[in-house]
Amino acid sequence: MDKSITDKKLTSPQKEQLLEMYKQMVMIRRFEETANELYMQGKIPSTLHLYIGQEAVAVGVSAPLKKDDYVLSTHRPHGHSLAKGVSPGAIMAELFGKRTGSCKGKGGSMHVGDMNVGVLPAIAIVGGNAPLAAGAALAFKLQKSDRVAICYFGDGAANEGAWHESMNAAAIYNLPVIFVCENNLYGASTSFKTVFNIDNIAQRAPAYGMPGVVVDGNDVVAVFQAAYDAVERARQGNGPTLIECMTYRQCGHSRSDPRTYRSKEEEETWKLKDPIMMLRRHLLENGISNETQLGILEQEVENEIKEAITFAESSPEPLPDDVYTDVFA
Ligand SMILES: Cc1ncc(C[n+]2csc(CCOP(=O)(O)OP(=O)(O)O)c2C)c(N)n1
Ligand SMILES: [Mg+2]
Repeated sequence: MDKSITDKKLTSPQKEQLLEMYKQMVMIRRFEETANELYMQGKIPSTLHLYIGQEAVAVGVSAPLKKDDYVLSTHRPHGHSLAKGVSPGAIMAELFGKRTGSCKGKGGSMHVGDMNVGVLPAIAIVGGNAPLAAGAALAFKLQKSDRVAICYFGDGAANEGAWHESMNAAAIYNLPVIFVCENNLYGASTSFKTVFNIDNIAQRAPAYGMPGVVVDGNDVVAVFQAAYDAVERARQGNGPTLIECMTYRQCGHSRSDPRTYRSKEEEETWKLKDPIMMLRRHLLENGISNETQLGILEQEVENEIKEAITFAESSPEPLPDDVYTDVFA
């Protein structure tokens, strides 16, 4: 068993919360595996950037959030959106380009979002969501609310100029924003090691005047605890935090990626640290749950995904005139 998840300190979330986290992680995994199959059958246009292997980050970060907190996502948004409460049906319909999709079928995979649950339509420009996250957090501060904004980003985004400006602005204005780095070791085919002369991206946080922490991004409880601390800090008016979650995307970058830039051994090593498998083992070995109970949760997920597909397939296509709506705010 992985040491980090057996650590006494990390067992603090209550049973119900752990089971909910387990179900959400299975939902994200199975949703994407199913979406991938549908994509291969030609039912989903455009492309898909899958989140498989990184589920613990979205679920651990979302657990301490309230409905009206904001999440600003990336080109890899399905997990972030599901974890924050966008319905599987609305996301599936969006992937299908249907009128009932979360963005009325106009955005597709890379722009999934639903303002009703605090998920801004995702931004696929690498690093492009960072200024918007800082801006949303500035609005929350001026409104004297205790809401927070989450800015998800990859290792690749941390070398974009907009990211640095946003980190600095968030620090000097003491904004309630949490920068959540999903360091999956690659920006497309570029290895993290070849474009950073530091060991961790979190090392950059003190240079801007904010705390930076590194966590095992495949350990949902570790992610949850770091997120909980950062969210509380932000709500109390103590400003931004950078959380770097060390993780791995088990699939290719997008649909057409032969993954020749990394070794099969590396992939196998990370599969042994699969976040869902780790939590499942933790729940069983510590007597928190049992096979029957987890099996019921897994079956519930399968049923919800079937409903999502039926909803997406039976939904209407957008009308030609829809092109003129939602253009200007
Ligand atoms: C500004 C910009 N440059 C390039 C791209 C093309 N692109 C899309 S995703 C990606 C890699 C991003 O890597 P990272 O930030 O580590 O996120 P990950 O894909 O690993 O989740 C690139 C280069 C883009 N969308 N935006
Ligand atoms: Mg990356």
